Amino acid sequence: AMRSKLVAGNWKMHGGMAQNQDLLGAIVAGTAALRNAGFAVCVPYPYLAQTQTLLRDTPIQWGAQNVSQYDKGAYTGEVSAAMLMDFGCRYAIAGHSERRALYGEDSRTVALKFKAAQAAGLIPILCVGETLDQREAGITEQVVAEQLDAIIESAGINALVQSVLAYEPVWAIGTGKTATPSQAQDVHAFIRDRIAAHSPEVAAGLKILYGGSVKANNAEELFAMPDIDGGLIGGASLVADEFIAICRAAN
Ligand code: G2H
Repeated sequence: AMRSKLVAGNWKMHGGMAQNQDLLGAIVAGTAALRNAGFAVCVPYPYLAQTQTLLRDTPIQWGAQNVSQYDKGAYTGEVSAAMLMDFGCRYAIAGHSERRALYGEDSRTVALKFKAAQAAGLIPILCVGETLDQREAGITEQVVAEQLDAIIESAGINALVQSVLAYEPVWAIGTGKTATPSQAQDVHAFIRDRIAAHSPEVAAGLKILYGGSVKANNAEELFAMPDIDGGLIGGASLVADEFIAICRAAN
C-alpha cells in the first residue's frame, strides 16, 4: 500500500515515573527491528519531559492526548500547542470521545484544537465515532460526517494532509467489544469517500486509524482491511508485550 501504517498508544490517565521508564524501554527494544510502520505514544502532560528524554534518539514519536484551542492567556489548567512543541511532541489527539462526552467538547471546539495544533507544527489525531444508541438508530454515517465536516469547513480540506484520523466507535472503547474488521472498514471507507469528494489526493494519502479495544489478538485482521491504516490503542498500549505485538501486526 502507498500509505504506511501508524500505531499510536493513548495512555489516557495512566502511568507513573517508574512504570513509564519500564514501558518505554521495553517498547524501544521491542520495536527496534520494525522499519515499515510508524509508532507513537500519547502520554499524560506531566510525563512529556520524561518521554522526550527516553525517546529522543529513537524512531518512536510521542504526543499529547489533548491541546488547548488557545495560544495563551488566562486559561487555568490548559496546555497550548506551542508548549507541546517545546517537549518535542509530534502529535496531539483532538476530539477523543472521552473529551467530547466528559468535558463537553463539541465539534466546533475540536476544530479549533485541530487548527491550533497544526498552527504550532503538531499533527492532530482527530477522533470521530458514534455511540451505541447512534449506531442502533442507524445514524453512524451521519454522526461521523458531522464530526468530519466540522473540521473540513473550519480548516479546509488541504489541512487534512498534515493530520491523522481515528475512527473510534464509542461502544467499542475500553469495553472489550471491538468493531469487526468489516464494520470498521465500512466506516473507514465512508470517511475516505467523503474526503475524496473534496480531494481524491488528500483522501488517498490520509491515514485513518481504528481505535476501540484493539489488542494483540485482533490487530492483524483489522490492519489487513484496505482503509485501516493502523490503530489508536488505549488499554493495550499500557502492556509492553501487547503493544509491541500490535506494532508488529502493523509493520
Ligand atoms: C479508544 C482506545 C484508545 P481502548 O479510546 O483511544 O482505547 O483501546 O482502551 O478501547
